Amino acid sequence: MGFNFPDSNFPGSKEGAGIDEEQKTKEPPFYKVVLLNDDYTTMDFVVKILEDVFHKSASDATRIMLDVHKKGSGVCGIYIRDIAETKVLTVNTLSQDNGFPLKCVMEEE
Ligand code: TYC
Repeated sequence: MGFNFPDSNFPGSKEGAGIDEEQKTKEPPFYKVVLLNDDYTTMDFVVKILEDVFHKSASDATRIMLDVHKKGSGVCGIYIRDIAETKVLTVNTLSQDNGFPLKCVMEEE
């Protein structure tokens, strides 16, 4: 014979008596880190960013860079918020330090 807890006792449950819906709303746990195309950043620099910051192989980095170049933007990876924020800051700082306008942003999953 097992205990019969109401669903609201389990983590992640959205049901429960006496708790405002607003209090139970959770932040999305994952964020896409997205690279944006521009006309001035060199293809070599973008490939190096994808290898060094996102740990992509040379062939994956080239494929993602060309995808961003053709489509305007592309996902480099999906991370929890703190990691996504650090990746975005790292890319944007490296770009600025190297005189490129390359931009990286994060989006809720
Ligand atoms: N469009 C750039 C060029 O032709 C290359 C590029 C690719 C720039 C991806 C940014 O996120 C980017 N040199």
